[in-house]
Amino acid sequence: MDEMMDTMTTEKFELPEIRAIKNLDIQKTGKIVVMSDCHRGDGSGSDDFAPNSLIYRQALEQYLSEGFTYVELGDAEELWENKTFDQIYITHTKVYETLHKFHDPDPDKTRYIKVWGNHDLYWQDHAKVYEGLFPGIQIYEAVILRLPSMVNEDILMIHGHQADPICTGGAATFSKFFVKNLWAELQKCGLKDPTRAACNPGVSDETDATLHRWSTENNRGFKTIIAGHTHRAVYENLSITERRYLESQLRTIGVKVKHSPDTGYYNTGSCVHPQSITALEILSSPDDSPKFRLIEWRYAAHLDGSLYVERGILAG
Ligand SMILES: [Mn+2]
Repeated sequence: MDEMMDTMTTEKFELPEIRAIKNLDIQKTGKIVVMSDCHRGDGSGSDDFAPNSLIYRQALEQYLSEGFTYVELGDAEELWENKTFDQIYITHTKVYETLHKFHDPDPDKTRYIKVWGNHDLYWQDHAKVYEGLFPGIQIYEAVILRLPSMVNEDILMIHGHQADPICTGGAATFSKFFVKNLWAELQKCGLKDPTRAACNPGVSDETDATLHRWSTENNRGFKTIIAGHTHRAVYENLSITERRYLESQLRTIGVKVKHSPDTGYYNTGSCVHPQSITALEILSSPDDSPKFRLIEWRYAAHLDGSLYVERGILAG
């Protein structure tokens, strides 16, 4: 009976199989910035990324000049709503020109690392299409950050749909059909996507909880998981609203109350927040665990009314 319980427990928390993995040595790589969920589209009303394009490019230019490696953690392209990548490339050519500055055909030298998500799962079997712009690029399901001096302290980066009940099994087929065939039209009429975890706090909570559990109960040496997908930024297992609640005791009914931070789980948020994007910076030091910082890049205004893009620290 005990043995049976053991098997059940292991099965329940088993990490899914991961196909294409990029291994990074954190000391060699140096500074890393992780962003996800751009959902770059065709520039129409259904393209949630378009209004943030300038903020995103400004953030990337700064990370480029400061020597960061950029990890794009899935759902960079909205390939459920758009039939071909060409439509997206034509709309966001400047973004791809900026990304190109991080790219090197040598996988050991490149500073542009691309991971697929559920909305751009297409890249899993069609990396050749992307290679037209980025010769030699490889696209992965996960990145593992290793600390050479430490055992069982690895950091796993995945998009996160692997932990979302809506994105696995039969429901996934339905939501993909729905988004591909009906959604873009409805969205042009101003509707918000109900299949995104971000629009459903319950699903976000469940996805966050699964990812956190994977980080604490795995036998593959992972100590921390970084994901995207929910569009809700998390720092040390607390969302921004949860962190605010702990500081101010102010919250809406929907905000779940967790009391203590936990370094097992972080979420990058998205690049489709209203006029802002979020990013997770990882800074390594020679003999210590890396430091994480959750950042928001957003528009701000000078007193004379002129706009600029600023980098704000949300946590860390
Ligand atoms: Mn996603």
